[in-house]
Amino acid sequence: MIDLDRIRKDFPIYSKQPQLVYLDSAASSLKLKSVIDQVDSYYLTLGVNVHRGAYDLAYEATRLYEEARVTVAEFINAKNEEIVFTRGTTSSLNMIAGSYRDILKPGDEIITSELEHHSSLLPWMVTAKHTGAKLVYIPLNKEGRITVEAFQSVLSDKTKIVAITHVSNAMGFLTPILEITKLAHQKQAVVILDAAQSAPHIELDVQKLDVDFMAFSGHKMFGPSGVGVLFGKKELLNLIEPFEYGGEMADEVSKDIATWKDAPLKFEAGTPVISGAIGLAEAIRYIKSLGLNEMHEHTHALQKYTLEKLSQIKGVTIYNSSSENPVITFNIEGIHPHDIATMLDQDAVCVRAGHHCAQLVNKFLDVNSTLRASFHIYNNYADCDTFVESIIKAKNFFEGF
Ligand code: 7TS
Repeated sequence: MIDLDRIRKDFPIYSKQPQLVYLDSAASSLKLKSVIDQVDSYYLTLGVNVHRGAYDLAYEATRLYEEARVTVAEFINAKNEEIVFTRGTTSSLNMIAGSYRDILKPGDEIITSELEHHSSLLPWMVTAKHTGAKLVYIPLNKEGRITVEAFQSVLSDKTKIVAITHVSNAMGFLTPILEITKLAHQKQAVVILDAAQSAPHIELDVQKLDVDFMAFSGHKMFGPSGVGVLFGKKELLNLIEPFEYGGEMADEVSKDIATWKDAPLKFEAGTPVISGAIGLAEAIRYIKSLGLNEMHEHTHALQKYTLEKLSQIKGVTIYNSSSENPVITFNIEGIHPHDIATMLDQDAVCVRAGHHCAQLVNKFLDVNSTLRASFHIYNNYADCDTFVESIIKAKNFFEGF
């Protein structure tokens, strides 16, 4: 069982802002005291670079950084050398799409979907433009989900890449990735999974999922911002070219040519996000100590409770009642989402309004913008009640005009 009182104490923002109703965890989670302490401790006691210095401080920093890699690898059941530290999901996905600019050819096809966050869509759009490859969209079903059948309808011998979200940030829908990966591999296509929204909520086992690459961010799972992960199967990481070049990634450099170190270092040019990696490892330890299943049980209960209340309000349209992630996306008839979000802020209720950097989702829903409330383990039923009351208050206010 989740001990909510204890959990809220682990997130120091609540002691500074006890009235806070934070429902924007899909954008970024709140930050853990223990993570902040780990980051602090690196800067207070070490603060030096990794992989370079021949002195104790540097050895200790390197040890902590490499230990963080082991923690991440164990978290997703990968090998250590398959974990590349990046700046976040966006940079992980750009790195892969950039590397495939050397590999894709005119006529090749990249399968993607209208559910993608721009970070998973735009790098491939640009790679397609550079290479002459074609973007192919999986037709979404009526509800807005990716189905295996729809994926099959666009999969062909031309498919070289499947770049797809695991959980949609705007809708919270879970992609049937096991089946999709199996089918994609029958065509020798490479599967790149955007796990930014799943990593904070769902157990990820890259051996089971069998995806070729996977990306996620530290800041959505109680870790620091500025750090993320790119997982890649060892043989593929060795095959592709790095996207960035610089310090500590080269093996041998002469005037005209250079060779690269083995993965993961060949993808970590320059000084890495040392404190971020150390902080992310602490966040992962915390998640493991709570258990993802227990976390899900709690956030799912909050989502269900809120959905029931919200759906009783006249004029509310909910777009994703069946979403697997604890995300509620909705609109209120005749009132702009930004106006609602601004009113909610007066009650210290934080939600996101807009297109959520997934504009194709709005086009699919045929709306300009939506409201999104997203939950995490620190939320409680009082948060849900305040949120719903605040919605009713805002609605009454705008309808009074
Ligand atoms: N992919 C998905 C599915 C996401 O939800 C996000 C961020 C990203 C990629 C990019 O992650 P970043 O850490 O590199 O920024 N999503 C959101 C969101 O839904 N609201 O704000 C950011």
